[in-house]
Amino acid sequence: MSLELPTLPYEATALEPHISANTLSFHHGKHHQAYVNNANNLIKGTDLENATVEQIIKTTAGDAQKVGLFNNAAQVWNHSFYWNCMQPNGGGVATGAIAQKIDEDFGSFDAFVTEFKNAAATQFGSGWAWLVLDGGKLKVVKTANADTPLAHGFKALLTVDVWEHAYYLDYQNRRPDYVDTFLNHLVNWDFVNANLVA
Ligand code: MN3
Repeated sequence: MSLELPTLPYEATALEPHISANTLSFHHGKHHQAYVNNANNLIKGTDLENATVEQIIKTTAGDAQKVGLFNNAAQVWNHSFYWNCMQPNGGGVATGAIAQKIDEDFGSFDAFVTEFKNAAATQFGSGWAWLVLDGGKLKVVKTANADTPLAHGFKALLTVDVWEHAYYLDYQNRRPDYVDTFLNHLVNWDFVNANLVA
């Protein structure tokens, strides 16, 4: 059983005008698909051939001989997670249990937003900004390139992809504008809440 590209949880046009169908189609159909293909080629005929993507990530994390497989498998997982972090008419102030938890652990929703935007803006080059659970406490972290919270014992709750391919067609070099838009118009807080109790 090989890894498969998940279908997007919405139409390619669903996040317009914030993320164009052009960006979403390339990002999902070309970039995400390439990570799936690369990972499948690398596990073919090995003892990881029937492993889940989570098992592949945990098995290869930190293994210098398996950096290529780790990178591609982590990108498969990160992107599948990222699609679900967004929805049409999303974003704005957190709702549900995560809202209270954010107030408790960051002091206020605004304090969380400031920290999340800062992590996304200061990730040098390609990577991801995340809201994670670290031993029951919320934390904002950033990861470089393909690196993922799964490899560090954190539970991922929310992520924004800050690789240029995620925003360059729509925002060019204006990464902070893309992250603002993500927070104001796209975040799927129901998904974040589901992750919190999963
Ligand atoms: Mn990406």
